[in-house]
Amino acid sequence: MRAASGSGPFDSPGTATYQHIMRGTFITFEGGEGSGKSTQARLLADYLRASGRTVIETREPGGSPFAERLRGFILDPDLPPHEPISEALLFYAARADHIASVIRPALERGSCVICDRFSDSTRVYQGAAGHLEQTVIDQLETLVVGMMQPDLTFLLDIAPELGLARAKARGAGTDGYEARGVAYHERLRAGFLDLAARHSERFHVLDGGDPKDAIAARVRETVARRLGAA
Ligand code: Z5A
Repeated sequence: MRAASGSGPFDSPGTATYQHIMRGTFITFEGGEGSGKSTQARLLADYLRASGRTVIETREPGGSPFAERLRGFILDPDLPPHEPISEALLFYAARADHIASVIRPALERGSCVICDRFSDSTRVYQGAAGHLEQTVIDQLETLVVGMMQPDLTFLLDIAPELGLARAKARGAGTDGYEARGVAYHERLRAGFLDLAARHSERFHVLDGGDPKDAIAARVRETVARRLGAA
């Protein structure tokens, strides 16, 4: 991974190197199934582009050619049973390439990167609602993400019944997550809310059940207030 050099994601934010290189803005959208995060990521990207900013829209798992190949594999519902650590390593393998080839270069150029899911999804899907110890995720996070944390994360919080109904209406359901039942999705929701409470400096929680336009307006206001970027 290219970032393993002295200017890699291992740098701490207090160093001159980190502050010099990271001129862009990194915004992520998180939430459960059908919460509307992809919709809001797109609307914010459109808005920022219309106001003259250079925006890179990306997603996880995926976002780079290598990571997109892994995405197809990771989300294949017919994968044979495998260890939670194996699954986590695949997510972080994809993320390492995504950071090195897309996110980091875009931030270095001063662009705004808007990412549909990032590491918080691993903490919740593989950690809080899955089978992986948070301490294991912490180690992978240090190794792969380092200080490349988002400046701002929007959590689209939604009742699982509503999110799953939206996902179903849209024809989703081929990757197996939607089929896991409401109790599983309640654990996801609680996991995301817990994470947001523990990292309130970068999280902003929105009601995903509100109308799209109302949510989009709040997203824009928050970006302007927190980052001076709208
Ligand atoms: N995963 C993981 O386990 N670990 C990880 O580290 C990462 C991911 C990164 C794929 O993610 C899976 O990978 C995911 C977690 C796992 N689990 N699943 N499934 P994904 O992001 O590609 O897939 P997704 O979570 O299922 O996203 P989604 O179904 O595309 O949902 P969404 O992005 O939240 O919603 P949307 O596409 O914006 O909207 C869904 C529908 O609702 C659509 O028809 C919209 O027009 C409609 N919508 C949106 N907003 C509204 C409002 N406000 N009102 C009414 N209708 C709305």
